Amino acid sequence: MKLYFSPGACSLAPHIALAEAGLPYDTVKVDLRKHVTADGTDYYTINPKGYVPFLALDDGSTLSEDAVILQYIADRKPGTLAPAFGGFDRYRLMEWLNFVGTEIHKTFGPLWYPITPEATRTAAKDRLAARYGIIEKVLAAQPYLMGQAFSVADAYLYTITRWATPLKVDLGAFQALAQFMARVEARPAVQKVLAAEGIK
Ligand SMILES: N[C@@H](CCC(=O)N[C@@H](CS)C(=O)NCC(=O)O)C(=O)O
Repeated sequence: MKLYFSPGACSLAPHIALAEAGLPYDTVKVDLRKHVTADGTDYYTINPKGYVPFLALDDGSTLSEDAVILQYIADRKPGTLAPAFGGFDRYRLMEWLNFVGTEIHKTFGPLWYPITPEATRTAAKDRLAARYGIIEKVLAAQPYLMGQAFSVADAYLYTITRWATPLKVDLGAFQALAQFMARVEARPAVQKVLAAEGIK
């Protein structure tokens, strides 16, 4: 498997999942400003969507979209990073992946662009505070989104929540979230991936 990534971007989540699963993998760094890979290849010729993460499988097939790539990786090591397909817990995991993807990840989006008007920034930050309020209640009662065990949903939440610091989103009110971030960051696989991406 080959993961196309950019340091600290949302591709960090599947990068963590690959390391947590202990699977063999390669990585290719993508410059998202120029949309070229480290060897100068036009990234659009690899992934027409132009964004990371992107997973190239050994048989030549490919996958995009964080929530899907994360589940694909988890299912390569059953019973570790996701509940089995078919059971209710799997739907709970998908609920979290969708929540992180659509309510957290994409709400941070406009904050990356200098042209975003101040009113839009304020609205995005208010929305994030409301959504993190929901997560805070869950993490005050259990160490991870799914309960006692780390899952790919935690890798995704950790990855996106790291953006709060550079984007000046104040999450100071969320103590359980802060403890969650420290808990995830302390995991050996996460440390290894942060070092590999050069963002430790
Ligand atoms: N729908 C995609 C969105 C991925 C995404 O937003 N990727 C960002 C980095 S976090 C990116 O590569 N942006 C560069 C671009 O869109 O050209 C997913 O869920 O994986």
